[in-house]
Amino acid sequence: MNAPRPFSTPVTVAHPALPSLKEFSKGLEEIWERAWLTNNGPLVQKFRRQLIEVCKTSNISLISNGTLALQLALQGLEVTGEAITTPYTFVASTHALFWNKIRPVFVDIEPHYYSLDPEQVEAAITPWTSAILAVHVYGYPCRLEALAAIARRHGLKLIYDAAHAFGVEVNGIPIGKFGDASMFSLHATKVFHSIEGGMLMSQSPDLIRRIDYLKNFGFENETEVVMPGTNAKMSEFQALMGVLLLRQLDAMVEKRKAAAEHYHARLRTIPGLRLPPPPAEGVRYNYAYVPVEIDASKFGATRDEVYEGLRRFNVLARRYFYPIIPDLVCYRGLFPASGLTVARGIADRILTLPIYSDIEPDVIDRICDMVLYIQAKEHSRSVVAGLALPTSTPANAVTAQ
Ligand code: T4K
Repeated sequence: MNAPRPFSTPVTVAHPALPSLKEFSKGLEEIWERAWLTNNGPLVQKFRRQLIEVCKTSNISLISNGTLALQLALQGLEVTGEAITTPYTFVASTHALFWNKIRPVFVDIEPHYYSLDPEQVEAAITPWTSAILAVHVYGYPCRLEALAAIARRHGLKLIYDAAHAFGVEVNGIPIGKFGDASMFSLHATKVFHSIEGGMLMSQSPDLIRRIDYLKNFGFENETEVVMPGTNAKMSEFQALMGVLLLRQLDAMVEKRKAAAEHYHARLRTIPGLRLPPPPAEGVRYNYAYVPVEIDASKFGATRDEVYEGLRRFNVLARRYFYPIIPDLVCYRGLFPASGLTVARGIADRILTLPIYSDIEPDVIDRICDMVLYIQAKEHSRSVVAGLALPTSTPANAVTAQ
């Protein structure tokens, strides 16, 4: 089998969507003329109005980034003591707890869509628990009803890190309408973005009012500061990007859907590879990521061999989310981390493949060919070393161009 031709420039896991430079430049000129750059400027207000339409609620607050938005949600909801949370996420979810002096209590996840296992959540509640911080990992909705029932039964706040889930809906309801508050990241690597940016959504107008104070130092007016806030305001430049890209949201999601389905068609049936099933009925998904679990005993190559192999072809897939949070240097040994077997297993097998709205089908085909080439190569190496696994299936490998 011929080695696939490496990409001449890196194919990265994410690639920011961009509006036309002409439109962006025109927006910049208008900002220049106004000389109004931040502090709830006209573009931030316009962006908010547009988001109110898309998100079907006026209870939203725009923040400078998702991490600060989550920190503010925890502040605004006065979460203290312990919060039950997931070990399988991006570091920012736990950092937001830590910065608020809230103790994270990690419980295991469910294996299908990688979110908190509600049964484990209920078992971990103590007299100090005041909240559940769940994450819609890769944009797949958590077990919303089960988590809501637990929160209700025990009087806990339910906060969703919806960093990956912009545009996701469940039975026509935007995902941000579940729980006490949801945080969306509008970072450049996301399905929809404002360069950096974050958004909080809640069912409670009171909470949003509080967040609006908190993100602006707590100012009521020039001389009155009503709470000790911070600075987490969105700038006009961020809002300009958001305003221009929001128009393209549906088209971008459609293109991502086609890309994700292309990967699925190529990889779904390969023994040793697991791609999550299509989202449940009623879920409008946003195709934020393409996670693939690699079971080395069946595939014949380990996740890290595929990760490294792809790098040699200039494909920068990522191991989102490895290692799990309590195993990171900054948290290791600080919190109990036994029994997180599902999360640890997935973190050891996971690889997220490049996806963005303008990824070409040909690029996806080449990446899939590379994965299969790496598999075949690792299999031959095992045969030579006398380690061949009977279940490995290099016969799946296609002849790469
Ligand atoms: N909660 C969860 C569950 C999250 O996933 C995140 C962020 C947050 C909270 C916090 O939200 P923010 O505060 O970020 O709004 C990236 C993103 O920076 C981060 O936003 C995201 N999650 C995380 C999953 O991915 P890194 O450290 O992996 O980014 P980086 O710089 O390695 O970029 C990834 C790839 O994207 C690069 O290989 C190249 C490409 N890229 C990146 C940037 C910034 C571009 O092509 N252009 C760009 O401008 O965290």
